[in-house]
Amino acid sequence: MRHILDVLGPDTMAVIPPSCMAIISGPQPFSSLRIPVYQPTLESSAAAASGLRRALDATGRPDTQVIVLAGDGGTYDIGFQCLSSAAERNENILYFCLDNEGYMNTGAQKSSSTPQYARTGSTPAGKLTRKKNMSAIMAAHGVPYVATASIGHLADLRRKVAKAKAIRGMRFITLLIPCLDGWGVADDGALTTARHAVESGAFPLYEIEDGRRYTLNHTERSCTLSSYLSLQRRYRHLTAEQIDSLQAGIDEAWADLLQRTAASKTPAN
Ligand SMILES: Cc1ncc(C[n+]2csc(CCOP(=O)(O)OP(=O)(O)O)c2C)c(N)n1
Ligand SMILES: [Mg+2]
Repeated sequence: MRHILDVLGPDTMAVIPPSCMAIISGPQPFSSLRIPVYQPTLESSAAAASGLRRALDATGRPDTQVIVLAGDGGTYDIGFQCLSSAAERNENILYFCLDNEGYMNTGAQKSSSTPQYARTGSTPAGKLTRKKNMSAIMAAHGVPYVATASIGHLADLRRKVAKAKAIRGMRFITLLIPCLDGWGVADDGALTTARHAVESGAFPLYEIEDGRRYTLNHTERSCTLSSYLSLQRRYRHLTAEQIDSLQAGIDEAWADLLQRTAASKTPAN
């Protein structure tokens, strides 16, 4: 969060729904972020940000950045209706999904961002379905900028925040943040785990511009899926077949990203 706010500067206002980030920023009207923060309901972040944006525009402050700092539950699931309609209106807001792959603030229940087979409080035998592809869904709205980022790759994150800051319209960045407790990661293991998520291909770093131009930012896959999974208690029960099936899904998604990146370099795009 320090890196994001450093790049954005002080002329920024944040909308933060119920989530770990709401606890970190503190109860309104106070905020540890040192910028104005408004805390709406879990359903309504993108609507609240839309209203804040319009109020700022109407009072002569079009350059003030309105950001949303929402969890994956508040984005992929509970806040999705508002987010989709704000994206359809191409609202001029910068939306960060702080993705820890579950409803962590309330005791680690599964969300539609939780990856397949991960054990959570509400999927004690492992989740049956796959992680929702939120970047593709946002891109399908045709918004100007969609990106994934990781706290393990801070230079890439800072570049994406700076790029998003310079664009008008709906910008959407999913930032992967391992949850120590919810994922069962060692106390000093969050950054390593975040790096392994990217390096194994489980969480690729990429950008989608205007809903169709894809860029895969980190094209090396320098660690195995098993080494990423072994850092986390939520995957400890996996069978060899389940790991193979996860690997196949990752390979398929990776090939798709490579193909879309290559197609984006053709003149028509
Ligand atoms: C409509 C609604 N349902 C449930 C809650 C209770 N609640 C508060 S925070 C939270 C978890 C949110 O998960 P996520 O958005 O992923 O953020 P995280 O806690 O993981 O940071 C829940 C379920 C709520 N505030 N509103
Ligand atoms: Mg979450």
